[in-house]
Amino acid sequence: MPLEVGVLGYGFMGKAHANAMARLPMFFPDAPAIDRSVLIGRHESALADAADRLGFDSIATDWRDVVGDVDVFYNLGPNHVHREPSVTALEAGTPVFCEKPLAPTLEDAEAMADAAREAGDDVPAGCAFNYRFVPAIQYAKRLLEAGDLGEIHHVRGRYLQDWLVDPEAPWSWRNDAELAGSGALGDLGAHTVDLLRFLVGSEDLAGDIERVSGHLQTFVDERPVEGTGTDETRPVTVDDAYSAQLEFENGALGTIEASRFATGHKNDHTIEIHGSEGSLRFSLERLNELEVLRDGDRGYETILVTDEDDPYIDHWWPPGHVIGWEHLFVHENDEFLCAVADGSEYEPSFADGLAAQRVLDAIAASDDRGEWITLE
Ligand code: SOE
Repeated sequence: MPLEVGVLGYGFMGKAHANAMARLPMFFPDAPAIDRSVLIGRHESALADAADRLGFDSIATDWRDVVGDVDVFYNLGPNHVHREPSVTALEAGTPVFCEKPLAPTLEDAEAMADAAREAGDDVPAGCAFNYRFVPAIQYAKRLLEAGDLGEIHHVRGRYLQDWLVDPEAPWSWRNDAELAGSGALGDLGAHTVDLLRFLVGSEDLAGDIERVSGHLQTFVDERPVEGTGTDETRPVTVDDAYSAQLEFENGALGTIEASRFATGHKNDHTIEIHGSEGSLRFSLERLNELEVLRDGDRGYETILVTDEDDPYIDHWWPPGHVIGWEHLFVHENDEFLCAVADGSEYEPSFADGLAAQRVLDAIAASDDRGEWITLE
């Protein structure tokens, strides 16, 4: 029997995951069969249109009617609706895949991670950090774990966007502390922190992030409300940009930042790592490539990570044919749904989402207090 999937949310992420679900049987024939059973949202007519477009069998306007009845629940709603539906689903024994950041607040993230722990290892609870599923990122992880970069000294991550640099860009839930938790910090910084944990977080490499010093900035304090026909504005109560210094367990230094005001940069996420034996660089805008420099080299070598033995590539096209942003969602959906079918653990889990949230929370606390914060 196909797994019945219920999905809350039909915006950007709803589209990305529905597309991935549709691609799975074509390109990942071993993935469990699924039915896109129910699409959940508040506004019935927009919801019905979206269900039609995205290939769902039915709609529901209350998640409470769905989360205990389906085999899998996807929570792709805004951050402030991550906690309650996810916890209720897990309490009913339904596996959950939740978009990042795991929650708007540390308290919510803790409650969600507790619910996941109580549901048990055979009920996967995944946090949708899609950038772990870039073949070049997984290739980088293999190099790091094989010790090719040696002892890790420096880690750098920047996530730059510019969609708010226009002061007339409309207000949205992403600008509100109650609804989103934070701004660039949670929305973009969560990805960077998760990738750094994934790549160098093991004990043999840099280990955990131990201390942080953060700075948050809001450049535009209020924004127009779209569609009212008036000049109504709403306050912006989150950061437009953040930067932070990190210290890892092994003494490595991290520098990370994100902005929604980086003029000309649309979705520019870069990671750089320097070890005693070499360095590497990754840029999301060139996601099929990894730049690697080994000790003694006089420059970076660009490796095209599109060989048939590179992660996931054999599912797509012949070697050398590049893949794109949407493919990452197919990879993570395959891994998550296989975990659901097997009743096995999935990573990144809610525990990973919570670990990232602790770092984000410490960065915000550091900005508030004007001092370094040590993580527990
Ligand atoms: C924000 O602009 C956003 O859509 C994030 O929410 C996503 O996580 C990121 O992948 C792209 O940018």
